[in-house]
Amino acid sequence: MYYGALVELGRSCFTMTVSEQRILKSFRLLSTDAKELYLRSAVPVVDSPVSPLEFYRDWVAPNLPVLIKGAVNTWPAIRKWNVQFFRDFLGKKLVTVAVTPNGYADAIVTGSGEPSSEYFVTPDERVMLMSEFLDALENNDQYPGVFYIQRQNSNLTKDFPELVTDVGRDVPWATEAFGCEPEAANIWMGDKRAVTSMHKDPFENIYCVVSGYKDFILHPPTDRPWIPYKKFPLARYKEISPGIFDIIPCGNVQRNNNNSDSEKENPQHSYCNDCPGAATASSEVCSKEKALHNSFELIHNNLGEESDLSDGFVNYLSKLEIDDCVKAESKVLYKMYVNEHKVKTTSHGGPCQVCNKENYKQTLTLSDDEDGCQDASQTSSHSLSASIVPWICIDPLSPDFASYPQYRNATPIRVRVEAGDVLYLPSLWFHHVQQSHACIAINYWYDMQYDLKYAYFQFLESLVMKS
Ligand SMILES: O=C(O)CCC(=O)C(=O)O
Repeated sequence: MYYGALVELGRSCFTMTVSEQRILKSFRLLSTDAKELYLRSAVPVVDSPVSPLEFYRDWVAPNLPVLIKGAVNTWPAIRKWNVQFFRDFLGKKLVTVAVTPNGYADAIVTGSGEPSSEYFVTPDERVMLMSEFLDALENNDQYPGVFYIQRQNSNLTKDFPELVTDVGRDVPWATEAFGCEPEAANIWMGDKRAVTSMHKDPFENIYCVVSGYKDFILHPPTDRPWIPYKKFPLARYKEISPGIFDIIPCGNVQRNNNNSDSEKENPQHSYCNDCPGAATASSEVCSKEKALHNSFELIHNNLGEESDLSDGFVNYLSKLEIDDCVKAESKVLYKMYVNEHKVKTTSHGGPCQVCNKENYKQTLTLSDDEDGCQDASQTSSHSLSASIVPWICIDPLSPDFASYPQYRNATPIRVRVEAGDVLYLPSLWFHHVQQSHACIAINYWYDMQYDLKYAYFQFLESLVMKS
């Protein structure tokens, strides 16, 4: 059993089995080795310019973050972009804004119902004039809620094409180092109360601040054993009257808040029908994928053959006349899909990690016949009952060490990114983000390499889940 879970259950090290103690020791060795051999206690700072070769050799290859001072100082956006510019230039533009009561979008929130329950809550997404958004930003005492432009659907290029010339479609030295164009370019602008909760992404992230600053708390991937996850029912915020936000559970949610990292504690985690154990297990993996499949099918049916699932999924969703809740769920599922299954959609494909079936790639591309999970998902009640989101359940700003003592072993690294600076945030690093008021930032997500590092991380992940 996972050490954190053991402590949570009040078991001391003396009651662990020998193999449990060995695994714990190995997790500790991994952390110590990482710290002694290559991690730094702070993010190193270098001056711009960096050559693509040095950038790749010194930071990308060893999967280490670096702050590059002044790397985008020459962008026209640095001298042009501020609230007034957005008002003058884009005031009449319709923009999609994430609105939450407290600044936490895509985060764990405790509902007020009886018994109270925790949810993974997505924001109330509102389309408004840019000028209205700026009014809310400038007079936030008069506007209930916290407003944040944070769409993460490559919203720079898709929603704000008129701004691209001020920053560029990519960061040329990064594009040269990664050997590919960015998969997405996002713009972030909002209230200082807006917080991005701790998570990790399967992308190489080139994070550029244009105005104000961003504060990051980072954890290396080797901290995974100390970072607790739990499963939460999916919900979304809805403002029911000015300033009053309701938490609307999505679909037929199963309250399952006690599920933590350990698969042993979560008998629902299971397999494709063909896999050993399928007969007795209700298939969470498969129902999750079935939910995705259905979401994709919905889009496919609405948009026809040309709908490319990997491109602009969120954009397609936003155009569809479907319930907001289904949209919210589809976005989360898509993120989970990208996070957990992306490797299977790349050209090298690979077998299903659950059942080891080859051609798994087709599973998620609307190909009914080849869906290895389909039988199982047909027997499981798909509907929206797959609305369970695994998410990190610790807040690094005020860690609950009583519930998660293992987090004391983790190594948070803090870094402030100021206007003109670029943070290279390597793939698989956990991050939590805060900002100054009306901070404006652009980030470029480049595809990560599914290499040894990824394979080792998956191995660690599976050890954490299974131990
Ligand atoms: O700026 C933010 O609020 C979050 C950024 C982030 O999570 C990312 O770039 O992956």
